[in-house]
Amino acid sequence: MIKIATIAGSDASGGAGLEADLKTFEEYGLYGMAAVTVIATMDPANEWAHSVYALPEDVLRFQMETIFKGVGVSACKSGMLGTEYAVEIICEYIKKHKVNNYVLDPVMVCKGANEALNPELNSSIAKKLLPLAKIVTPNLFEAAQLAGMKEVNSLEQMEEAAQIIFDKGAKNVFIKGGAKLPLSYETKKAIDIFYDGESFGYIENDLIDTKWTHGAGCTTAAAIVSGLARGLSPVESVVLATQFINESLRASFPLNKWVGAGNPTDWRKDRAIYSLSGEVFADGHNGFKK
Ligand code: PXL
Repeated sequence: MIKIATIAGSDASGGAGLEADLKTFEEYGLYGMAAVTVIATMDPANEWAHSVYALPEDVLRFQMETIFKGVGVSACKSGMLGTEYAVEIICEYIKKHKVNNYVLDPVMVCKGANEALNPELNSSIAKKLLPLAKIVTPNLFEAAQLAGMKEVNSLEQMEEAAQIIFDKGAKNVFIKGGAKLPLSYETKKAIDIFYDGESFGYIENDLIDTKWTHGAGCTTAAAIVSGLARGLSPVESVVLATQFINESLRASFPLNKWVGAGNPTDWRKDRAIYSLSGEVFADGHNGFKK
């Protein structure tokens, strides 16, 4: 069994964070583990306002020890970090355990929230974690932050940001255009770019017309690291992940009036567990009778 870990926040609503990561790992047939950095809660009495509670440093360390020393992994990803010590601890464990397949999802905003979470962390994420990342997966806002650009809003600016982020040490850069990119909006294609330091890959999928996209970024990064864990190349992992999130968003659904999530199981709905259920006879057996 291939083992993989996420070091991320818990999203109590289940669509994003480590909950999304573990669901995605499962779809890739991997054994998933999680170290919780923060717990995010959302308040239905206050327009779904987010609160974030960091776990103490020693508790994060104990979880990392359980995972990296106690079990071992083929790959890991990080998501919402919340504290400077989370950045330090991840840096330390990735180096100490020589984790080659590390995907950095530089979570800086949650869907619907405009201001950056912990803006003071952005520079230490760029300085300490980017150089360790096999692939970094910013959206447009995060790409601008990591590259130190005012905005990233076009294909040309995505390429410029990718070059700057590559020069800061990430081995591969994947910038998600998504629905926020005017070009995606105009062409009805979700356009993302991939840069390995030599050439740009342009990845396009149908733009799914849904507002239920909570957790799409987490799921995409989790799918990418799962591809790496399964032995795919960086570009293969990225392309497969975009197809996976595309299928998931086609089946997206509301959780409440504020948010909704993708369905990462939808791609295999014809082989879902309930399709295995077989026949149950009227007197309650499935073939064997005493
Ligand atoms: O989608 C970004 C994100 C990541 N991680 C956690 C979150 C969110 C957004 O709500 O709660 C834990």
